[in-house]
Formats: sequence, C-alpha cells, structure tokens
Amino acid sequence: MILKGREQEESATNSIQVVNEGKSNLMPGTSLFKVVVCGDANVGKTSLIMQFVEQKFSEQYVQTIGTNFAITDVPLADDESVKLHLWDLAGQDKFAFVRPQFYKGTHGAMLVYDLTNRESFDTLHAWKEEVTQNANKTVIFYLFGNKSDLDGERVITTAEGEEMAQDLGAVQFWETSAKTGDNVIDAFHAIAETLFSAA
Ligand SMILES: Nc1nc2c(ncn2[C@@H]2O[C@H](COP(=O)(O)OP(=O)(O)OP(=O)(O)O)[C@@H](O)[C@H]2O)c(=O)[nH]1
Ligand SMILES: [Mg+2]
Repeated sequence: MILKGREQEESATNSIQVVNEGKSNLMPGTSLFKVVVCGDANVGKTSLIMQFVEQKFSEQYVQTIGTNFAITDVPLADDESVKLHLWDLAGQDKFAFVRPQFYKGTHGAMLVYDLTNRESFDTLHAWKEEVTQNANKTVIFYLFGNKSDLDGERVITTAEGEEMAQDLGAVQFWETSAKTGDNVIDAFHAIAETLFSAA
C-alpha cells in the first residue's frame, strides 16, 4: 500500500503508468482501476480509506488538503486480484478549484455522505455532477452512507439512502462505519469486483 501526499502526486502518477488499466492487462492480477472518493468535508472519506487499507481509525479530524492517494491490492473471488488506486479528494469548498484535475480517467466514484448530516446528503447530486463533468469516460458510481455506528444521531434512513442510490444511478449502496469497520471491507471488495466485471 502506498499513501502519498499531493506533492508526490506527479511522480506517483508517472510510476503507475507501467500498470495496464482495466482488464486489458497481460499479466493476471495487475489490472488497475482508479476510484475517486467524493463527498462533503467531514463525512469520513479519508477514514474509510484508512480503515480499508490500514485497519486504523482516528477520532481526530484532519482535513484533507487537495488530494491524497493510496494504491492497494484487492483479491477477487476467483483468485485474481486488482489494484485499486484510491483518490481521496478534499471535500472542503475551498478546495473545489483543485479537484477537477483529479477526475480524469476515473473508472469508479464513491459518493460518501454522513448519515448524521442531512446537508452532506443533499449535496450528493452536485458531487456526481462534478465527477461527470470532469471525468473523460463513463464512471461507475457507488453510494456510501458513513458513520453507521452513530445510529442514535442518524437523520438519513436506510430507505432514503436506497432511494438516493437509485436517483444517482449508483450500482451499489452501503451504510458503513469507518470507526468500527462495519461493511468497509465488503464494500471495497464489491467495488473491485464490479469494476473488474465491467472492464
Ligand atoms: N463515529 C464515526 N466517526 C467517523 C466515522 N468516519 C469518520 N469519522 C470522524 O469524522 C471526522 C471526519 O473524518 P475524515 O475522514 O477526515 O473526513 P473527510 O471526508 O476525509 O473530510 P475532508 O478531508 O475535509 O474532505 C473525523 O473526526 C473522524 O474521526 C465513522 O464511521 N464513525
Ligand atoms: Mg479527508
């Protein structure tokens, strides 16, 4: 797993160009898919990635500046594996101007809301639009309702989440907790499977 800051982005981006994209790989197990992780500030995008790639969680909020990214191998059901290149985008409005450059070539997009925060749910269509406007290919969307451990503070029901997934055309929807890890591994594995199947 590689976790890199924005300043290393260019060299890291160059270094992955040796890996073939999608299913057109010559060597089994080296398919690479780019996945952007989008949604309002504070919904838990960085935390979901940290939970998945490092099984770690921090209560402290450290805003993402620009973007960070991680490359991780994900095993598939049939003994193959794929590399997911996860682009963790800054959700704060002040970073809106830097985000468009990071969507190019993305295969998948995780749209994340905080199920204790209605505003983060209401902005999902705008996030989808930002991805669609800036990606130069068809993108597969996934919807995440995060912070499911805070059930007492929930303001978005599961049914609303399911309806939103349909509205957005998301192929899958999960309620996750980056804190407890609930549904996190399953969700990322399902993303890897669907991207591999669609390629
Ligand atoms: N209880 C709970 N807290 C969470 C969960 N996921 C994230 N948090 C907390 O929510 C805050 C924000 O998490 P981040 O992962 O930094 O949010 P982000 O979406 O990356 O925010 P930006 O980088 O600013 O866009 C932190 O204090 C986390 O500890 C979760 O599943 N449950
Ligand atoms: Mg972040």
